[in-house]
Amino acid sequence: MFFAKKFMSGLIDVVSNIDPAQFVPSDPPPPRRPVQYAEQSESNEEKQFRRVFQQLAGDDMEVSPSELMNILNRIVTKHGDLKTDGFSIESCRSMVAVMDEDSTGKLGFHEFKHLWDNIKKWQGVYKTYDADGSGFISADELPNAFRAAGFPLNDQLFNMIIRRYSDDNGNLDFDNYIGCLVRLDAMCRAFKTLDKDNNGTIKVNVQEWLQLTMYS
Ligand SMILES: [Ca+2]
Ligand SMILES: [Ca+2]
Ligand SMILES: [Ca+2]
Repeated sequence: MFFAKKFMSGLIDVVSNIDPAQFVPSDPPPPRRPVQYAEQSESNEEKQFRRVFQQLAGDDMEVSPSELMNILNRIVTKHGDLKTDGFSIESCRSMVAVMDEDSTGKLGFHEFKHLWDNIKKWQGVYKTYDADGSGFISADELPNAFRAAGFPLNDQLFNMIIRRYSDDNGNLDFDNYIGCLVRLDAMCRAFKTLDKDNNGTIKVNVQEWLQLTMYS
Protein backbone atom coordinates (compact mmCIF):
# COMPACT_ATOMS: atom_id res chain seq x y z
CA MET A 1 0.00 0.00 0.00
CA PHE A 2 2.81 2.33 0.94
CA PHE A 3 4.63 1.38 -2.21
CA ALA A 4 1.54 1.84 -4.33
CA LYS A 5 0.93 5.22 -2.84
CA LYS A 6 4.53 6.25 -3.33
CA PHE A 7 4.51 4.91 -6.85
CA MET A 8 1.29 6.71 -7.67
CA SER A 9 2.44 9.97 -6.21
CA GLY A 10 5.72 9.61 -8.10
CA LEU A 11 3.78 8.98 -11.27
CA ILE A 12 1.48 11.91 -10.71
CA ASP A 13 4.52 14.02 -9.99
CA VAL A 14 6.08 13.06 -13.30
CA VAL A 15 2.87 13.73 -15.17
CA SER A 16 2.05 16.99 -13.48
CA ASN A 17 5.39 18.65 -12.73
CA ILE A 18 5.51 19.90 -16.27
CA ASP A 19 2.80 22.33 -17.18
CA PRO A 20 2.69 23.61 -20.76
CA ALA A 21 0.74 26.61 -19.50
CA GLN A 22 3.98 27.80 -17.86
CA PHE A 23 5.90 27.79 -21.13
CA VAL A 24 6.36 31.20 -22.63
CA PRO A 25 7.01 30.61 -26.31
CA SER A 26 7.50 33.74 -28.38
CA ASP A 27 4.51 35.19 -30.22
CA PRO A 28 4.15 33.97 -33.79
CA PRO A 29 5.20 36.42 -36.50
CA PRO A 30 2.32 38.52 -37.85
CA PRO A 31 0.67 37.20 -41.01
CA ARG A 32 2.11 38.20 -44.34
CA ARG A 33 0.74 41.55 -45.44
CA PRO A 34 1.01 43.42 -48.72
CA VAL A 35 4.44 45.08 -48.65
CA GLN A 36 3.06 48.57 -49.18
CA TYR A 37 0.65 48.31 -46.28
CA ALA A 38 3.28 46.63 -44.11
CA GLU A 39 5.81 49.38 -44.75
CA GLN A 40 3.33 52.15 -43.92
CA SER A 41 2.42 50.70 -40.55
CA GLU A 42 5.95 49.84 -39.46
CA SER A 43 7.63 51.25 -36.39
CA ASN A 44 11.00 52.98 -36.79
CA GLU A 45 12.73 49.91 -35.44
CA GLU A 46 11.03 47.74 -38.07
CA LYS A 47 11.90 50.22 -40.83
CA GLN A 48 15.55 50.14 -39.80
CA PHE A 49 15.51 46.38 -39.58
CA ARG A 50 13.91 46.15 -43.03
CA ARG A 51 16.88 48.00 -44.55
CA VAL A 52 19.31 45.54 -42.94
CA PHE A 53 17.12 42.65 -44.03
CA GLN A 54 17.13 43.83 -47.67
CA GLN A 55 20.93 43.69 -47.69
CA LEU A 56 21.07 40.25 -46.05
CA ALA A 57 18.30 38.63 -48.07
CA GLY A 58 19.31 39.78 -51.54
CA ASP A 59 17.00 40.08 -54.55
CA ASP A 60 14.48 37.40 -53.57
CA MET A 61 13.85 39.20 -50.26
CA GLU A 62 14.04 35.91 -48.35
CA VAL A 63 16.82 34.38 -46.29
CA SER A 64 17.77 30.84 -47.31
CA PRO A 65 19.42 28.35 -44.92
CA SER A 66 22.88 29.01 -46.38
CA GLU A 67 22.39 32.78 -46.15
CA LEU A 68 21.29 32.33 -42.53
CA MET A 69 24.40 30.25 -41.83
CA ASN A 70 26.69 32.93 -43.26
CA ILE A 71 24.95 35.70 -41.32
CA LEU A 72 25.08 33.87 -37.98
CA ASN A 73 28.67 32.72 -38.41
CA ARG A 74 29.79 36.24 -39.32
CA ILE A 75 28.18 37.50 -36.12
CA VAL A 76 29.52 34.88 -33.71
CA THR A 77 33.11 35.41 -34.85
CA LYS A 78 32.76 38.95 -33.44
CA HIS A 79 31.70 37.61 -30.02
CA GLY A 80 34.66 35.85 -28.44
CA ASP A 81 32.71 35.21 -25.24
CA LEU A 82 30.33 32.83 -27.04
CA LYS A 83 32.04 29.46 -27.58
CA THR A 84 30.94 27.83 -30.83
CA ASP A 85 32.25 25.58 -33.58
CA GLY A 86 30.02 27.50 -36.02
CA PHE A 87 26.43 27.10 -37.16
CA SER A 88 26.15 24.08 -39.47
CA ILE A 89 24.01 24.06 -42.60
CA GLU A 90 21.91 21.27 -41.06
CA SER A 91 21.13 23.35 -37.99
CA CYS A 92 20.25 26.36 -40.19
CA ARG A 93 17.97 24.22 -42.38
CA SER A 94 16.21 23.12 -39.20
CA MET A 95 15.81 26.68 -37.93
CA VAL A 96 14.42 27.85 -41.28
CA ALA A 97 12.00 24.89 -41.38
CA VAL A 98 10.51 25.52 -37.95
CA MET A 99 10.24 29.30 -38.53
CA ASP A 100 8.85 28.98 -42.06
CA GLU A 101 5.18 29.78 -41.36
CA ASP A 102 4.22 30.30 -45.00
CA SER A 103 6.12 27.26 -46.37
CA THR A 104 8.34 29.11 -48.85
CA GLY A 105 11.45 27.20 -47.73
CA LYS A 106 13.11 30.50 -46.75
CA LEU A 107 12.58 33.23 -44.18
CA GLY A 108 10.66 36.33 -45.21
CA PHE A 109 10.95 39.63 -43.35
CA HIS A 110 8.64 38.85 -40.41
CA GLU A 111 9.84 35.26 -40.03
CA PHE A 112 13.45 36.43 -40.00
CA LYS A 113 12.76 39.30 -37.60
CA HIS A 114 11.01 36.89 -35.23
CA LEU A 115 14.06 34.60 -35.29
CA TRP A 116 16.42 37.55 -34.93
CA ASP A 117 14.58 39.00 -31.90
CA ASN A 118 14.61 35.57 -30.23
CA ILE A 119 18.34 35.06 -30.86
CA LYS A 120 19.10 38.48 -29.36
CA LYS A 121 16.97 37.69 -26.30
CA TRP A 122 18.48 34.22 -25.82
CA GLN A 123 22.01 35.52 -26.32
CA GLY A 124 21.41 37.72 -23.27
CA VAL A 125 20.20 34.69 -21.30
CA TYR A 126 23.28 32.72 -22.39
CA LYS A 127 25.66 35.39 -21.13
CA THR A 128 23.79 35.83 -17.86
CA TYR A 129 23.50 32.13 -17.04
CA ASP A 130 27.02 31.15 -18.07
CA ALA A 131 27.78 31.64 -14.40
CA ASP A 132 31.47 30.60 -14.51
CA GLY A 133 32.15 32.55 -17.72
CA SER A 134 33.35 29.43 -19.55
CA GLY A 135 31.59 30.47 -22.77
CA PHE A 136 29.47 27.30 -22.58
CA ILE A 137 26.23 26.48 -20.77
CA SER A 138 27.20 23.51 -18.64
CA ALA A 139 24.77 20.81 -17.49
CA ASP A 140 24.27 22.50 -14.12
CA GLU A 141 23.77 25.95 -15.69
CA LEU A 142 21.27 24.68 -18.24
CA PRO A 143 18.05 24.37 -16.17
CA ASN A 144 18.22 27.98 -14.96
CA ALA A 145 19.08 29.26 -18.42
CA PHE A 146 16.12 27.45 -19.97
CA ARG A 147 13.78 28.60 -17.21
CA ALA A 148 14.90 32.18 -17.83
CA ALA A 149 14.26 31.68 -21.55
CA GLY A 150 10.65 30.77 -20.72
CA PHE A 151 10.86 26.98 -20.63
CA PRO A 152 10.53 25.52 -17.12
CA LEU A 153 10.97 21.86 -18.13
CA ASN A 154 11.53 19.00 -15.69
CA ASP A 155 14.77 17.09 -15.01
CA GLN A 156 13.88 14.34 -17.43
CA LEU A 157 13.53 16.82 -20.28
CA PHE A 158 16.61 18.83 -19.27
CA ASN A 159 18.63 15.60 -19.30
CA MET A 160 17.24 14.72 -22.70
CA ILE A 161 18.26 18.13 -24.04
CA ILE A 162 21.79 17.70 -22.66
CA ARG A 163 21.99 14.23 -24.26
CA ARG A 164 20.87 15.58 -27.62
CA TYR A 165 22.54 19.00 -27.82
CA SER A 166 25.58 19.09 -25.50
CA ASP A 167 29.11 17.74 -26.05
CA ASP A 168 30.72 14.76 -24.25
CA ASN A 169 31.38 16.91 -21.17
CA GLY A 170 27.78 18.10 -20.95
CA ASN A 171 28.64 21.56 -22.32
CA LEU A 172 26.22 23.32 -24.62
CA ASP A 173 27.93 25.70 -27.04
CA PHE A 174 26.24 28.76 -28.51
CA ASP A 175 25.13 27.37 -31.87
CA ASN A 176 23.73 24.20 -30.31
CA TYR A 177 21.99 26.30 -27.66
CA ILE A 178 20.32 28.54 -30.25
CA GLY A 179 19.39 25.57 -32.45
CA CYS A 180 17.82 23.84 -29.46
CA LEU A 181 15.85 26.89 -28.26
CA VAL A 182 14.58 27.77 -31.74
CA ARG A 183 13.20 24.27 -32.01
CA LEU A 184 11.84 24.12 -28.47
CA ASP A 185 10.14 27.48 -28.90
CA ALA A 186 8.61 26.47 -32.24
CA MET A 187 7.40 23.12 -30.90
CA CYS A 188 5.77 24.79 -27.88
CA ARG A 189 4.08 27.29 -30.19
CA ALA A 190 2.86 24.44 -32.39
CA PHE A 191 1.56 22.64 -29.31
CA LYS A 192 -0.34 25.70 -28.11
CA THR A 193 -1.90 26.12 -31.56
CA LEU A 194 -3.01 22.48 -31.67
CA ASP A 195 -4.22 22.44 -28.05
CA LYS A 196 -7.36 24.37 -28.91
CA ASP A 197 -9.22 23.69 -25.65
CA ASN A 198 -6.07 24.40 -23.64
CA ASN A 199 -6.17 21.17 -21.60
CA GLY A 200 -2.50 20.24 -22.09
CA THR A 201 -3.23 17.42 -24.52
CA ILE A 202 -3.31 17.37 -28.30
CA LYS A 203 -4.62 14.92 -30.84
CA VAL A 204 -2.81 14.73 -34.19
CA ASN A 205 -3.24 12.44 -37.17
CA VAL A 206 -0.31 10.91 -39.02
CA GLN A 207 -0.31 13.64 -41.68
CA GLU A 208 -0.05 16.38 -39.04
CA TRP A 209 2.52 14.40 -37.03
CA LEU A 210 4.80 13.93 -40.03
CA GLN A 211 4.43 17.54 -41.14
CA LEU A 212 5.42 18.67 -37.69
CA THR A 213 8.33 16.27 -37.14
CA MET A 214 9.77 15.96 -40.63
CA TYR A 215 9.78 19.67 -41.53
CA SER A 216 11.78 20.68 -38.50
CA1 LIG B 1 28.28 23.56 -31.83
CA1 LIG C 1 8.89 31.59 -45.40
CA1 LIG D 1 29.56 27.93 -18.17
